[in-house]
Amino acid sequence: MASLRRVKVLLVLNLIAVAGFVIFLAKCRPIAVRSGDAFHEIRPRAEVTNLSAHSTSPIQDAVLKRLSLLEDIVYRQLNGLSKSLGLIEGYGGRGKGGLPATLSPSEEEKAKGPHEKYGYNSYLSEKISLDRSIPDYRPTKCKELKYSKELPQISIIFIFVNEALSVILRSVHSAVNHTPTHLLKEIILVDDNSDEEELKAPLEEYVHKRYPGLVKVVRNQKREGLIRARIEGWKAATGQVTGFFDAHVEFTAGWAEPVLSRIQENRKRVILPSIDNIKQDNFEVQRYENSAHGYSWELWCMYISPPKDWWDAGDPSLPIRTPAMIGCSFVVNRKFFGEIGLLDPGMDVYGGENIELGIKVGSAISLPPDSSVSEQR
Ligand SMILES: [Mn+2]
Repeated sequence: MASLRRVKVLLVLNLIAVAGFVIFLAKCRPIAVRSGDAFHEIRPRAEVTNLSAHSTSPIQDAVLKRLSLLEDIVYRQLNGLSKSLGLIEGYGGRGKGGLPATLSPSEEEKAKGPHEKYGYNSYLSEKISLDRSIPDYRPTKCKELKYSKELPQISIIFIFVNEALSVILRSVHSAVNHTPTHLLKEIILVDDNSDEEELKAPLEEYVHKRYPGLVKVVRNQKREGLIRARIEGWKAATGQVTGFFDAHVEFTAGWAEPVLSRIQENRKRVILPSIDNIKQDNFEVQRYENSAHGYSWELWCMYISPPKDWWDAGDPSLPIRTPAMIGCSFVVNRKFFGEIGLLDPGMDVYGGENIELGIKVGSAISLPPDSSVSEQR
């Protein structure tokens, strides 16, 4: 009798298990995890929101939204979109705080080829977090200044050709991490017809999933050079202000507010954020002295000492007037940039824009001032 009962119990348990399995197959889509793109199977956020539309209770709605948020956080923590690209997120790790990053002797071997190809240690870059912290080298007074919350929004434009994916993505992460959300209209990535496969679908899928709706990717159908690439980025921009940067930069906290506030005061100003150096061999952040940009007799851009009146004022937080404008990092009112004819599209390589912008802006700003504050998009 006892054994018969045991058989019955086992039979019932088996039936329950089979029924459970059938229900599971019918109701749940099995998750096909392929290494490298596991994130393709994650349910998009929109679907979760639709679910909540069927529920009647606002509490349920809130709980579902909260769960979706938590799911996102957990997913990023455990799998990380960046992990599928072999990259790292988070503030710590190698190179944190802008300190020199190092490789083990065996890694050094692997790093040699890519270093020659890119002109910087791209293998090491992959080992440094996309979100690493860097030092805040601003003069103390700059950190104390307060800015209006009502500043114009910026479109940040990065141009690149065959740049290392990790370096481009660190530029993007850094821009998002250090620009106040309400001031960042969008990030535009202009690919000047790169050959590298990782800069095509992998780059685009990553930025669209990591920063939904924030990043636009513009692809040049043929190699145009950096000047025309910047112009393509400008055409795609919708922010009141446009910022042009090389795609191998990192931003510091508080970089945007003084820049945007100077442009809000006078829309004819072109602002060059103060630049430090990221060393190409170990990604150490090296402080550069406050300087203006000048040029040699060969019209080659060079750092020069700020003018005497800046030194006389004795306030390192004051802006520095500069005769030349370095092209790899400048911010300008979008419409005003159009009014002065953008950059000369006849330029194929870099160097000339430093002088061209300086001359154009110098003559434009000497025109009668107009109403910058009242300008609306
Ligand atoms: Mn550069």
